[in-house]
Amino acid sequence: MGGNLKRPLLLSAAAGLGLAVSGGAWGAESLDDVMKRRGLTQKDVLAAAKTYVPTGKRDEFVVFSSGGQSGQVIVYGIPSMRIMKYIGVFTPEPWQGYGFDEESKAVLAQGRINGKDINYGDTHHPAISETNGEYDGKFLFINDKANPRIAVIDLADFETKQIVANPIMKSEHGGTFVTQNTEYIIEATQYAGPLENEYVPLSQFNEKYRGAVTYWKFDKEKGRIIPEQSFSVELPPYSQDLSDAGKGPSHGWSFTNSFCTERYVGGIEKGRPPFEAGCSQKDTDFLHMINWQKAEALVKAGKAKKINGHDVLPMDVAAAEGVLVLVPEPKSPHGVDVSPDGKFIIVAGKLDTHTSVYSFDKMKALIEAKDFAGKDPYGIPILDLKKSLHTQVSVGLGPLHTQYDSKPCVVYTSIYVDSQVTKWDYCEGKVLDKISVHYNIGHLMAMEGDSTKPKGKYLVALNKLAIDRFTPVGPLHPQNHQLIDISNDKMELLYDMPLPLGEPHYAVGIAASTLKPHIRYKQGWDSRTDAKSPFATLAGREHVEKKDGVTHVYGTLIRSHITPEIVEVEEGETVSFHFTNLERAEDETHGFAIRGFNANLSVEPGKTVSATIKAEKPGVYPYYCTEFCSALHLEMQGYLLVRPKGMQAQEAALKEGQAYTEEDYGKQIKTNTDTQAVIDSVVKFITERNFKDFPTVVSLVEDATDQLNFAADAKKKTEDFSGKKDWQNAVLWAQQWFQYQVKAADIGLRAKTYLEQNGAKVVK
Ligand code: RUQ
Ligand code: CUA
Repeated sequence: MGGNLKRPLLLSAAAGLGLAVSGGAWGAESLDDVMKRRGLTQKDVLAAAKTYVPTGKRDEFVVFSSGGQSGQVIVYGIPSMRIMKYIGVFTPEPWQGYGFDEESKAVLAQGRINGKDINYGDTHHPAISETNGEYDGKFLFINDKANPRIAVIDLADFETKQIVANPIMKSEHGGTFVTQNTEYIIEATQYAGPLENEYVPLSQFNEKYRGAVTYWKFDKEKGRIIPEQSFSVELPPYSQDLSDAGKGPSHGWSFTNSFCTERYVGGIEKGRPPFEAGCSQKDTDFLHMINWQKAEALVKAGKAKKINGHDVLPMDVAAAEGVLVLVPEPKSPHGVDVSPDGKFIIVAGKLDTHTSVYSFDKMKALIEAKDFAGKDPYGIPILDLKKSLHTQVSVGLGPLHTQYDSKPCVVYTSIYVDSQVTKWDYCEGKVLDKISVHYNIGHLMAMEGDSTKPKGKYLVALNKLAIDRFTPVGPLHPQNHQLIDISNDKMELLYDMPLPLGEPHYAVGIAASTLKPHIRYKQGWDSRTDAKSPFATLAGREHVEKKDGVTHVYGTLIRSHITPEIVEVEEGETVSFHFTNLERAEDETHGFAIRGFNANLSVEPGKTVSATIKAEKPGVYPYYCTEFCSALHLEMQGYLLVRPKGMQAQEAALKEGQAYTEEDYGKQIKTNTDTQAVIDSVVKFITERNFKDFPTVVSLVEDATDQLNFAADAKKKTEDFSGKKDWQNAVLWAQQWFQYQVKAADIGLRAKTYLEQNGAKVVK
């Protein structure tokens, strides 16, 4: 009846609003209607169609964007621009328990400087690990400009595994860039400083301040940087900027540009012109070409000196051995980007309108012939600019960074001052197209656009300012990532995405199909060391143990209870909770939060994590699961009781408010029996079909079997108690048995639906 009444009412309301109601499908608007109502043009609708990812479908590419000053990494999809994750890297991130559990605190502690916790980072350049110059989707690296550090993120679980602090740099920028087989991760200084950790007056800038490039050795098997096998090449005190690694014919070399080769030291407060004036006098700065393979051999041959325990190849050795060569580059260069075939290096000058395309072949020939145009004040040979160039192209005012298309010779350069992207041909040296973007583009990023096999299709403009683009949210604005379609001759702007987490400098986009993250951990896994946790606990083996003055709680989590549910300690005890998530079901993460201790865990299926707290004050501290994991999630709770020092320990009196009878037992058993009938019918449906051909279903069946095993355990306990006519415990266990049945049925039904929707066949 309600339906009959509602319909005419709604219809008249729609008519009153001037909405066209097309005949037949009542209430459904046509595309034209929507365009009219929302004021959309044909172009808008086309852009929407190009970015819309329907429910149930996934993005073609995954982007890892620097999270700027947030010290995190932002993960989003292309073309939808939907954000999927923030990865805690240099900064604690409570959702992931990062910096709140002991295992991840140990990762953050690796990034300490002078013994101090540094709980932020200025992340700039993410890089994906490469095999033969192609993205292999295994690891992600990112730098911290402010506190020269590099982090390693494993793309098997999107977790930060390692942070290394640079032993000699006082500032950096040109990281991270990987060599073509991820032999090394490159990190270059920005602002020069003494390589030793000591005070050196600025009057000794020329003599004692230095730049450097560090080559961090990466072990792909272990997924970790090996600091002892890493080394640096000492450089003059020019402000080194971005870097890139050679590929193919230029593999073995790396390229780092610089600004302020004037070596100006500032001093505005002393009446001297500021850095910005003193650092832009010269017409050219230097591109540093470094033969890292040769440097590696020299370091192995003992030619390095130890600074702060780290191997540094001295600049004079590097220059004399042909490891280090300089090439002039026009005014305040910024980006340096090696072509997919490794033959060209494109450099853009912020105060120039040109991009310069260097020919690696030409430069190599000059180096081999020792055809140098001169030497810098430190005796480093300099190549002639003209002789090194392939071409120069006028692309617009303030070119910064260049990305490569899948189409040969086609590149895109971000034009900062003009707020444009210029598409041009670097082989023939001509501009092909220009598109205006919103204010002040910095980096830009094409799909796999810095690998040997760029994928083209989409480009993202990472704009520094959003200004009036989005609904105002106060003086601090988000940044604006703009999606551009580059699959045709003309570039087309598709989408604006506000990115509200620091200033994202650079991003890398990879084909989603290359990523193969885990669904669950091996049982009892320490995800930060990638090894079985010493605190892993099996179902039924939960216990409390005092060791070396610490009360260790070996607990487990599974829908919908925390074991143990009551922990009683004495005032002053240190308590270390270790929780293992016993689930194997996809996405069944449990959390652990407790009042007043700044401890907060995320425990994904299989994971073991720890929270160590000091029970300083007597009192009652409830704890609970923070993820809405099931219908009885709110019941996933417990108490930490801290009794005053010296008070007699006593068992918490466990007395429930409800007493059960034999009749209650009968009712509960009926419910369980009916539920079992449903489960049996679902099991029959699945097993009669070729479910083994569907990995998703196989996994679901494993999960359901898991739950049914727990159900069987609870059933046994139920029957034991009913045999003793202990109706209270019999009913409580029958309810628990029912809980497991419900979970099994839920998983089973998901499997059944999947089989129905994916055309499974009857096999018996
Ligand atoms: S930067 S906007 Cu890569 Cu740090 Cu150029
Ligand atoms: Cu586990 Cu909520």
